[in-house]
Amino acid sequence: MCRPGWWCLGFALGLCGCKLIVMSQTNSKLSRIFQQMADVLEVLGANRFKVIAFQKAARVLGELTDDVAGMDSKSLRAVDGIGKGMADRIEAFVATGELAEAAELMAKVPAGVVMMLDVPGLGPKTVALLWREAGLNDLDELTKALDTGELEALPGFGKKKIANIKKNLAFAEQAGKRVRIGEAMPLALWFVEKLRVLKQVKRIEYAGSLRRGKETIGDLDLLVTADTEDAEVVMDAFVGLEVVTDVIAKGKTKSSVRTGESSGAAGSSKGGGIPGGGGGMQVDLRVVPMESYGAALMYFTGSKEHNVRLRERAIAMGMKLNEWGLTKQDSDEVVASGSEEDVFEALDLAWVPPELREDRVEVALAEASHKAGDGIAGPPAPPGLPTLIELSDIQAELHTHTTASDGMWTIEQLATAVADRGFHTVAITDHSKGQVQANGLSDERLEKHIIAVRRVAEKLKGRITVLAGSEVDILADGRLDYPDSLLKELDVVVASPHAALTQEPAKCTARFLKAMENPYVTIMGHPTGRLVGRREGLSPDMGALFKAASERGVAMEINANHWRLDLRDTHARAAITAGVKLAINTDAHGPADLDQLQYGVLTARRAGVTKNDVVNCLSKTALAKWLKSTRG
Ligand code: DGT
Ligand code: CA
Ligand code: CA
Ligand code: ZN
Repeated sequence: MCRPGWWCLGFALGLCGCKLIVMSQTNSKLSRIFQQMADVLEVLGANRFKVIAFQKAARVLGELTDDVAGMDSKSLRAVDGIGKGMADRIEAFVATGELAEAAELMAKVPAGVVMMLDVPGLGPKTVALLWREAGLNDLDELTKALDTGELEALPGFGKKKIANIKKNLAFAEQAGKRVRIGEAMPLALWFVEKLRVLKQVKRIEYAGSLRRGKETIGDLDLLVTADTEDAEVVMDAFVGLEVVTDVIAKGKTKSSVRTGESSGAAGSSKGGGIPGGGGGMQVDLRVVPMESYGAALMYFTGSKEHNVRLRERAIAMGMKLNEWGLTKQDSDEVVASGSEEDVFEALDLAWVPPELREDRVEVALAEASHKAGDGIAGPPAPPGLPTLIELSDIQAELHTHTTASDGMWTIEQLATAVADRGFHTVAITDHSKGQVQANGLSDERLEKHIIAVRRVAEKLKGRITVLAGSEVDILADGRLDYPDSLLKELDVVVASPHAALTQEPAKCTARFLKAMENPYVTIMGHPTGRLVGRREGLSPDMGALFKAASERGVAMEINANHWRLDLRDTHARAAITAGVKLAINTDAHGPADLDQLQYGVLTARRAGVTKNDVVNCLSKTALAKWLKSTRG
């Protein structure tokens, strides 16, 4: 599906169309330009249809897997959602690398006003008010005006709204420095693949927070083993890679670079106008000799706190641990260093999966596992390390969108794509009527949609089980967006919040508890509604939710999309502790989205989740049985 080119990571990795599809750089750049144009047009009070046309083009480009730079004029115009005007603009951009119209438009508003649009919670309408009515030209002026109280004179600017904007400004500043895992991972894999082909490189791995599967990554840490005399060649190749824009430091064993904006390319697309792309990243590379590989990989995987814990343990055992190896305290004799397993073993520990290395309970668990493995488990041994869920354990996808609402695939295309992954079941869960901007289905449309889904189910019988479902909105007061008579017809009901995402904790807790009382809800989808680094989302009383979910037999979702990862790791941990079943779903809106599953699984692994905790790991018959059991 992708065309050759260095910007296409999927191509570079030889993974196109099967494991990793990455949006082309042209597509993601244009998508961002069009979204920004839509916002600025709205700030300027332009015609609504013009605004919508740009929003739509931005979304379509964000989801398109074919690179527009390689498309001919006819196929470009055949893309659903790209009209003639947009096609002309795209062609102009592809030919010249810029869009004069965008530059002209941006010149009509101060640059600081454009930056306001990037603050979470500040939509074009609010920004228009702040600029045109309050006369604010940049973020500094906004920050000051928020403090003086002068904004309360603006229509709709209550104390609460002002407090929210303040909070979002602080949140954006703090979160803006880290990169979502869905952007960092493709970039890291790109580097690994580029360097792996060098004959001087014996082994290469990414370490740091990425290897631990954190939802956001500060910088990438790459580890290479090579002969000492070859280190320089590796460093030269590293700093010379085409995505490198700055060399921060270059040495024999350690170098650091920065990459250009968006070189990682967005790994995902998302309906509902969630923007892709992001700034560049710092990438650290260390070259170590083969014999230190295990100790170095442990050290640079971290976390820092986990490392400190292990170092203390080494000292207590009469040894020293650093990135070169585990040595005896008195003689410097190397005890272990070549592999992580050897080092853990020498510390009387079972190997700890990287996702658990956060200095929570993993070292105690690894000690217990090690004892049990030795057959000298002294009674009463605490439970050891869990057998963490693997990507390959997942066999069903229970949250997807089709062209009926805001997805890119037809029911059949989607179901076939899921079947191609070897899954036994897929649920089609388009948006409900309250999601007007996502083309949510009215009651009548849902009735027809169910029939269409059943027809595809019949056609694909034997290949995959296709279930009729809905992602039904949990309205602000906890009611669901469809009547029970309709929900009853569905096999899977994912109930999720999409609006009223700034409710007080007590209010949204009551809202969710009420939603869960509905006997037809099977899964609670992305329960906080947060967007990583962009929107804080709701903070319901998770304990109360988990208690209700466990009593009712409702599963709580880990939405695998890297923008969401909702439940997050700590919530998922609390959920399984409370006996709640989890669902890990991609919420796929387009072809690239099924690949997001890996991030949901990493989040689950960080929470110590096993395959027994996750309904998507059930066999076909067990899943069908579970779905029935959650009813009523
Ligand atoms: P990040 O980049 O902020 O997402 O988080 P990390 O964990 O990747 O942190 P980073 O890149 O600063 O360092 C990579 C690993 O190197 C870190 O997880 C543990 C190790 N490390 C770095 N600095 C120290 C240190 O001062 N002490 C110890 N024990 N380990 C360190
Ligand atoms: Ca790092
Ligand atoms: Ca680092
Ligand atoms: Zn959704």
